[in-house]
Amino acid sequence: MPQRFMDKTISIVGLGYIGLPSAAAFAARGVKVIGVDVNQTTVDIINQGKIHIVEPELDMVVHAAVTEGYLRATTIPEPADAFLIAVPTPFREGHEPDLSFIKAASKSIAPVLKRGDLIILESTSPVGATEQMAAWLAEERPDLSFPQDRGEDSDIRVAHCPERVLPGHVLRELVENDRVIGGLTAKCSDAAVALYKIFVQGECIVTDARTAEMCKLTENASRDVAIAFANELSLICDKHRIDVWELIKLANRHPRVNILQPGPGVGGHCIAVDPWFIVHSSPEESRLIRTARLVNDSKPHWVEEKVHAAVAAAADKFGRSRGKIKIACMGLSFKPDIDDLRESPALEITLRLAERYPEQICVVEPNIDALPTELAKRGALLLTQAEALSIADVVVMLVDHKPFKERAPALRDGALLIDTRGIWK
Ligand code: SAJ
Repeated sequence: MPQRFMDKTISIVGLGYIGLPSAAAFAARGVKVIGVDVNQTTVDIINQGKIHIVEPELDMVVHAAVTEGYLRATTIPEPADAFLIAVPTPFREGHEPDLSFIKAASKSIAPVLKRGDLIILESTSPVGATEQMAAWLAEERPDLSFPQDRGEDSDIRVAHCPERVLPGHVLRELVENDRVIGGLTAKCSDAAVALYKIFVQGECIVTDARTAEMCKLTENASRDVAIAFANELSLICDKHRIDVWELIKLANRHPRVNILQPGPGVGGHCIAVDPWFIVHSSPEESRLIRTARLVNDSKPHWVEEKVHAAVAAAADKFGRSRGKIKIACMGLSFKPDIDDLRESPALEITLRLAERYPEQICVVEPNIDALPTELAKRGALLLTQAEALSIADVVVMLVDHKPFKERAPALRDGALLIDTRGIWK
């Protein structure tokens, strides 16, 4: 294990889905970590050795780190030797990247910086954000020199190292994944590599900051484009009465074809957001990336239209009014086997259906204990799979959770199925 940072203090700014697991990973290797977050409740929860997010095994690691005294959280930054910034980068109106959280984090740590400190931006960022962050820091601390002015001789080192961990597998991927490290100078990169080597077993590959920024956006845009291809195929196949999942399986038998899976749309905080950073900076050139976003964003609406048609067909079939047709929505989370409902197309579809068919919706979501209030307000019920399927006239499969995949259940006689994941077909 590299010694350079072992007896030093690392500060993680932003204790969310990336910051907290990273803090825990350093602390678990016996490094002193100060976590900083603007939210007092988050800080209090962590200082009690508990966590405010859901991620397998994270609770145990945080509990041990806090109890053994390696991790402590605070709302006010304190001096440290390395600062890792992991705050959100959402977009504003017109898909313009919102760097205000990075700016606020930089301003908050600026007063405690000292000669020799390393600052790493981990937040997914548009190209140029790391240079911008360094400029904000330099503005606040004219007494220190920064790499943009003093190159290799600067007092402060600055680098970008995007996170690339998959929610649900964060602790394993933090350790095993390769890291792309883009320093503003070679010494900045070296320092960042030494820091990550404390717990990263994957390779730490060095590049410049702009390439590292673009690399992260490229990874998520690449996945978005690939999913959009599958989603577009699902629309075409539906029109031609072809089973898209069988088609994809067959096409993937080709040694150089690897099509992803269609679904109800693309959710989460990353894949549906990051490609817009590319489009915003290069609107003329990024036609394919923009179109992929639009294709994926329009899929929930297409699914809703299918449900409306099924409700009408069920009403005819059972000789009841549309207002008496029961609809079961299977799954709410943005992807399988997690409880995360953020930016979930399944939730978006279910909410819109609940507005149109109040009191007619039941939801099966094995990973939550209570429905979001907007759904409960519309009279939607959270039921078990057996309960829901015993009353549903229309079944909408939205998330391919493990318990749903285990075996296709029998639906009620004559019930109609819309399977957006191809697991019950
Ligand atoms: N999805 C499909 N079809 C597929 C695969 C995914 O419809 O074949 C949908 C999922 O259901 C979900 C969405 O795409 O709604 C995104 O899920 P995901 O599992 O592809 O990705 P995320 O958002 O959980 O995590 C991604 C990862 N990026 C890549 O795989 C390139 C992760 O490594 C990143 O760290 C993360 O974004 C991030 O934080 O940027």
